Amino acid sequence: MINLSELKKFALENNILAGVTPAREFTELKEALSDPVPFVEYTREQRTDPSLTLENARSVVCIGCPYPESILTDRGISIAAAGTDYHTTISQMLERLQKSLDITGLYFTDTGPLVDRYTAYLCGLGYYGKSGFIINEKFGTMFFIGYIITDKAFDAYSEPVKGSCGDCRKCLDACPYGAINGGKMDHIKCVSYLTQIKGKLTAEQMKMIGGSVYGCDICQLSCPKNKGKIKITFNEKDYTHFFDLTNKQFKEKYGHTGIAWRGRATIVRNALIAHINTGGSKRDIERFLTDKNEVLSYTAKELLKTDNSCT
Ligand code: B12
Repeated sequence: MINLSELKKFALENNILAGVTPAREFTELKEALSDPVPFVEYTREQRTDPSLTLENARSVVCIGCPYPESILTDRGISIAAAGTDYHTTISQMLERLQKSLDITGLYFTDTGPLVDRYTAYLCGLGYYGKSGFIINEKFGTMFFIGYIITDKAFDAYSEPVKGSCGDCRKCLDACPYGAINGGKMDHIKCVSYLTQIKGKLTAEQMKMIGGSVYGCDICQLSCPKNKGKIKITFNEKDYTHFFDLTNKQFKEKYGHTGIAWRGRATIVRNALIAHINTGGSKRDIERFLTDKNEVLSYTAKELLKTDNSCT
């Protein structure tokens, strides 16, 4: 039996959020889950039943780790993807927590079976915002979520936090394509999604990407709950510095960050698009017409057809 107060003490000492909920079948989530969810390959059953991942599951412990207080990011790279990949830092924190409180079981962040935000909600880390984010009074939306499915029981369990965005709809209004609508997400309209899919984009998708190279911060930056929480500096280097990266250089420079999993070609594709969308010179991308990567040569060809003011 583990004491909830020990978990809370660990959270306080490490400046993170933490809570725990009994492992049960989350039947109430089954119907609400849209299907399929992009990038997620688990079944609806696996996503709503921790015992399908850990047979003798008794509790799910969830943590929320804030973004660093100060973030320096390249132009076009979302703040959530800047610096060391959160999959690494959250996993390290979960391992420490497991050792420190002897929480046996399996840990995950982002790529695990359960719905991270719903787990965080049940564990009392915050309430669902209109943006779909879990909002916490201390960290706003700016924290990553990880959890442990454990066979250990706790002496007490957390309660969901009551809270709401009230009349505020700043994130809904800020999203340029109306991707978020009161907690529901239409990912086809989400700029973050468009920067993450691989392959050839349509002319319309290219326009929608705007100046983004990976991810999008618009909804988070518009949220009043995030005001003054972190200091963000955008490195104003233009997008051309992505163009000449070889695979090896890409791995050296970005291998430890959250954009690495998408690979160089997708990032260069997005940088070409962002360059033209923000008025960059077409001459800079002409050499990609003969690139051996078919997606890059196609993207350059399509972009050279477009009408941008600065040629
Ligand atoms: C796929 C995915 C995406 C897709 C979105 C697809 C989608 N339809 O959700 C794309 C690529 C677009 C995306 C973008 C981003 N993502 Co993402 N993503 C995920 C992932 C892997 C799965 C999400 C999922 O299962 N969605 C399915 C929906 C149905 O679940 P849901 O989000 O909980 O939605 C429920 C709510 O809407 C709920 N609901 C609404 N109101 C209420 C109220 C109550 C009371 C209740 C009970 C429920 C409820 O009903 C829905 C059904 O359950 C998760 C990690 C994970 N494994 O869970 C990260 C995750 C959600 N992403 C995250 C982040 C950081 C981002 C980006 C900021 C990245 C970026 N910088 O660009 C953007 C933000 C976009 C946004 N506004 O949400 C974080 C969010 C952290 C947080 N504090 O909330 C997560 C949790 C990763 C992590 N471990 O930290 N993502």
